[in-house]
Amino acid sequence: MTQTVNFSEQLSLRARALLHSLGAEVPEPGPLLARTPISGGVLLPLAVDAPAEVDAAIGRAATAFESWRAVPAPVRAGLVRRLAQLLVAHQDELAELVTLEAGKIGAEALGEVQEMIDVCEFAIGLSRQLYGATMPSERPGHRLMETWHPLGVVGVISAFNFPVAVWAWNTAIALVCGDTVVWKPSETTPLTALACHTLLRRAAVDMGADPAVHQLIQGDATVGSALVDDGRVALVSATGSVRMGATVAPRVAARFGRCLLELGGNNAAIVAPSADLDLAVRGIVFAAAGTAGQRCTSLRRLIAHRSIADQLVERLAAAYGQLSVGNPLDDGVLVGPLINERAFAAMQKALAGSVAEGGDIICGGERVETLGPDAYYVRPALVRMPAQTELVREETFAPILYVLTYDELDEAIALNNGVTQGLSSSIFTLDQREAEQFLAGSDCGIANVNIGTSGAEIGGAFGGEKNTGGGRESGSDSWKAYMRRATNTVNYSTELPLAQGIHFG
Ligand code: UN1
Repeated sequence: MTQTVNFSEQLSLRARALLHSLGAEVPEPGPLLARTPISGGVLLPLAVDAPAEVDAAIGRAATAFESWRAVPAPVRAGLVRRLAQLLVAHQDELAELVTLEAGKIGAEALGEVQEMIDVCEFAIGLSRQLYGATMPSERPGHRLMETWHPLGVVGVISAFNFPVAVWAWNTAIALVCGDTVVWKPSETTPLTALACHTLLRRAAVDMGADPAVHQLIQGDATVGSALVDDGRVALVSATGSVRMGATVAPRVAARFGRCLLELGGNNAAIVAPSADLDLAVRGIVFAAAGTAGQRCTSLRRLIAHRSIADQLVERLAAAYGQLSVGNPLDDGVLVGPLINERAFAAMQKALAGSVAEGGDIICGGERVETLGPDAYYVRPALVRMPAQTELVREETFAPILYVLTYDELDEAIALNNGVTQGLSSSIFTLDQREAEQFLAGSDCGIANVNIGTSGAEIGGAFGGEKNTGGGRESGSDSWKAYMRRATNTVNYSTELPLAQGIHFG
């Protein structure tokens, strides 16, 4: 026990040192406890923002918008460029803080910060490409075109599992689009949020931009609620559970605000008879067990052709047996902790339920007690299911991979689509006809061939259909959600011809 206390104290000291080197002041203490899932101990107690402070933060962002919107987009990109430089300079420190607070292994935490740098670069290029179309007018001497304009204050609500990258997807793009941002991070990861906020403020000071373009508000769901209901927030971009989205969306809609939702995933991969099984096993293990199954793109359902299912399960069980589970700060560890006890309880409940539904736990699921009573390390679980039961259709945010079998591809695609979520999907096959049938048939926002469901690049639009919420973030033309479109008709003739050939008077 003493050892655990000492270890948690060491982690807390490390968190303070990292905040310091990232330029952030140790926050005022308060009731919000930043914890580390590595030991389950407290890193720092933080103050939460009272309603009046949230109101003031939104007010500052709304005021800053009035001048920020007038700064030319390529000039606005200067702020994002400086942020990217600071992220490059502080990549290791910020990644380590992600490891401390979210429990990600080093390589994945560094990858997450890399994703931030990537999206900043994307946004910088985008700042010169916020294109509007020009259409032929039906009237002589007229020009018909559309122009894109800054939208307003964007409220960003983010989750614990990508505590910094999802903020960067939203913020880098919102800023070049001329919007200002109010960020409500997960209450589980307030320190990484503080670090990002500090870096962005420093970037603003360095570039002579108004630091008020970004506001950070910390606290629980009541803080997020204020953001959702505030008429000054033009767009609420929220990442989290389907349940959260179901409360946010109607409230934002009731005030005619805009929503960008990135909610749950219950992602499947089909493994066809022709699949390269070596490649499939590697792809599946990373997608299902990587990040301890805590990505919204994590692989949760494996749909294997009956002819290869036994062999595949056997190889996966062997690979799962090789996974080192433990302290994500240690080299060689591939699976870090679950975020908290609630996640562990949900995993155990799902495993028990799957057995009740006729499932067979091939391996994993058990807690590996290493670093303290409040730290939840588990071995990733592989469960064969007789059918796509009720439980399989639910998302459990933990490393459980349910294995189903199929005979015909149509049936596999129907299983892939047979859940309420529609985020990511993939097929392992060397048969082009099958690959194309899958790409045309999957109803998800992401459909891959010969790679797993997770680990998307920022260049594509990220998001999903059905209960996943329909939003698209990061690359491609996702920027359009952060701007408002105006259609403009300009008459440069001396006549006044009316559209549709109408004669008036
Ligand atoms: C998430 O889990 O919320 O595609 C985002 C991926 C990452 C992003 C995941 N680039 O797995």
